[in-house]
Amino acid sequence: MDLNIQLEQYAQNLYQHTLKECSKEQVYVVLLNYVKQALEDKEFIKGNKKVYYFSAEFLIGKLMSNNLINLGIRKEVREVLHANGFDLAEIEELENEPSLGNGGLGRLAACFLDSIATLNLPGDGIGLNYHLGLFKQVFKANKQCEEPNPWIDDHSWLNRSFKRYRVDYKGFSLHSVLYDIDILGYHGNKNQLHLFDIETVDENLVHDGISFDQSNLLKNLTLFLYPDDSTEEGKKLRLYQQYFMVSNGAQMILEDLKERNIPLNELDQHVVIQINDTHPSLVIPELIRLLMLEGFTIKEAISLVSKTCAYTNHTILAEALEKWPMSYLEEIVPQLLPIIEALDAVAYERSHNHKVAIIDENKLVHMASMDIHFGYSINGVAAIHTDILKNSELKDFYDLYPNKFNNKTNGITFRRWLLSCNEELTDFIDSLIGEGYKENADELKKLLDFVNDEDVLNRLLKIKTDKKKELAAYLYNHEGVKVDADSLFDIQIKRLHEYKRQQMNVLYIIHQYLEIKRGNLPAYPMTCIFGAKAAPAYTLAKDIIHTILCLSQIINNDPEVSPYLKIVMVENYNVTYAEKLIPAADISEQISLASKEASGTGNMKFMLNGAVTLGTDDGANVEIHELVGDNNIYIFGVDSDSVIAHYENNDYSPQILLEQNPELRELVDFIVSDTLTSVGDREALERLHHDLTYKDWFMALLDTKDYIETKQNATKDYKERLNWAKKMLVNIAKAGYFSSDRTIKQYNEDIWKL
Ligand code: GPV
Repeated sequence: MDLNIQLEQYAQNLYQHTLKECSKEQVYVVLLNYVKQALEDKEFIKGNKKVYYFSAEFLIGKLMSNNLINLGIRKEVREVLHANGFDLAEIEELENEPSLGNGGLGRLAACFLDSIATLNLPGDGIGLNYHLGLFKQVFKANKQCEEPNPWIDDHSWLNRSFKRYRVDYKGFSLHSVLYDIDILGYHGNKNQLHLFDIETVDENLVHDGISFDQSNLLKNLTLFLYPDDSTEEGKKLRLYQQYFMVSNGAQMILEDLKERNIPLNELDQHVVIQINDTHPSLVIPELIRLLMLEGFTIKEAISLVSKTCAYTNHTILAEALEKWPMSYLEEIVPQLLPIIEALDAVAYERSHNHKVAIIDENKLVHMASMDIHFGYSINGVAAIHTDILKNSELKDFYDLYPNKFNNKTNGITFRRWLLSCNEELTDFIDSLIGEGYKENADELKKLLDFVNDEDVLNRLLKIKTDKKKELAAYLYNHEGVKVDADSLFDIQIKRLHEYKRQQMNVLYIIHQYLEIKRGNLPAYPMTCIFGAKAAPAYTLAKDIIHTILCLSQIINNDPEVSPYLKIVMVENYNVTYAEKLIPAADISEQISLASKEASGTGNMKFMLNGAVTLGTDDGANVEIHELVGDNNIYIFGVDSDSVIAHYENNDYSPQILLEQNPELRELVDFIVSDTLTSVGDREALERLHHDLTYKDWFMALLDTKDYIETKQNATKDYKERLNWAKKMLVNIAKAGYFSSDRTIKQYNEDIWKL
């Protein structure tokens, strides 16, 4: 039936209005109901074997635009709405963004669900339905404050399921409820994201920002993602959450097999569980426990589960590899302890090596060790990352199980990160090489035919400028800052972490500020944009945000400087913001300390949208570098082998660097200058200054000089507009490799075998 008529019917049934009479909010609900019905009418992807992607985070972003694209009706819907006086973009804006993730790990899970469905593979996500999400970031007095981020309302994509399970903790049980979100493949059928919850969560428990009584599990279990774990109670709450996720997921999987009359001893032939980092690792002992309840011996259960579970590692940072005290497990899930002890014994029998123990001498349970011993695959997320796992971080495990280790370089879904967020560029690419690249991303290479075509290069520049103008307008409305769309947009958006080195970017900005003050004007005016949330208990990360906000206040208000340099730190950076920022970027900042960024995925999104990378040879930057070649990327900094050697020899000293390098000292000292302390909190600024001077654990000062020089070179090159456009074109053309469709194909061929 005609789309217009159908939407009119929904408007009539819901509001007794014609479409034209509806408010924007009502039009959103009309569209939501229409699309939800269209999803309901789609078939589930079926198959003999199915993957379950277990993840603490699913950073799915708003879903309307993507569902319209995957249904193949976005343009048609836009026209119908337009004919009735509405702008689809404005309607899409009204959707709340689900706040179910923190950063790359959660966004990767979301891209993977999209690609699994698009490739017509049976695969569901398993996670939790956090009511207040991560947190909403607001800036007050140049500082990050945290507020609850409620995202669930009467009009969401969540579908209530009838499935319920009982999860036992020591002394009590919780009954779950389940919400499902349909995940539609591009022009295809659907899978689901299953989000478990309890019915009794009380959002009113929260006061003063995001503090709440952490003891009352019935009321708080699924309030927040990553509740503050600086206290013991908070740590335990995270354990309660993890067990809730995996026990529900495991029960659902076994129930599904029974319903399909599949004997449980064939588990591994019908199910793969992909464990997304260590948060879901307890699924291993839990599944073993459930199988034993079904009559399997522990040996049989271990063997089955070991053929079913596969683990993905996303970091080499030791503090992110989870270890749980046995005492917590005893207190919360004592039923798992004998199983974990048995697993530890098996691990020792196999290895005779305490370095790969599951339970260490301090009675800590190492989740990653359990995953590696009792999963059949372990993968890193970029080539260099997997190499570091094999050769240093997890060397003892690699020696024991060389065949389990494999690399799966991350990817991104082009549906969201090109088709949805950059329609102008999408349409232009369509006009040059057709639409085949939408199913087969490698075809983007055909764009290389146009690398000397001035018309094409000029069109590319024009599209970029248009996206920058759009962003400038948005920034003016939302951040109250006027930026010049003709300046170079340099963007660093990612979680705030010392290893990602936003603080090094700060030193660059200070350098530029001082230079401009001395009358040395830059080759090109630049707008430096940041977006980042800091973990609420991560003091130094918050200090870095504070410094950026203070700098922006000083610089943007200085008429001598602001024509050449502007600083914007956007508030509450999230997926929706990324979709506006990335298409408008000229330079993509990927400046982590070599060896520390497992992959990065923002780097891929920028590249696909024609930004040029300024980065270290780290994570997937290495593969980007190889693909585009030296001329189309700006690489600087010490390489990962040297960094690893510095840590091993313990020979890095920022103090020595500062003594030898007065220019560097001037930049660092500016953090505690009168200029900055006049607008900032002295204590916070001094803390950062002190850290950089005496510790600098992630060696920002080691690369600062090279970083500044390389960025100056990029700025000079940027002036040669056509030459720069060639770099843009090559980046887009070579981005096909980073489609998550490619990544998922590899997961399926090497690990899942669906
Ligand atoms: I571990 N990552 C994340 O976002 N959260 C985490 O808790 C952990 C890892 C990220 C890595 O930092 C990125 O380099 C990587 O691209 C991403 O996971 C997806 O693999």
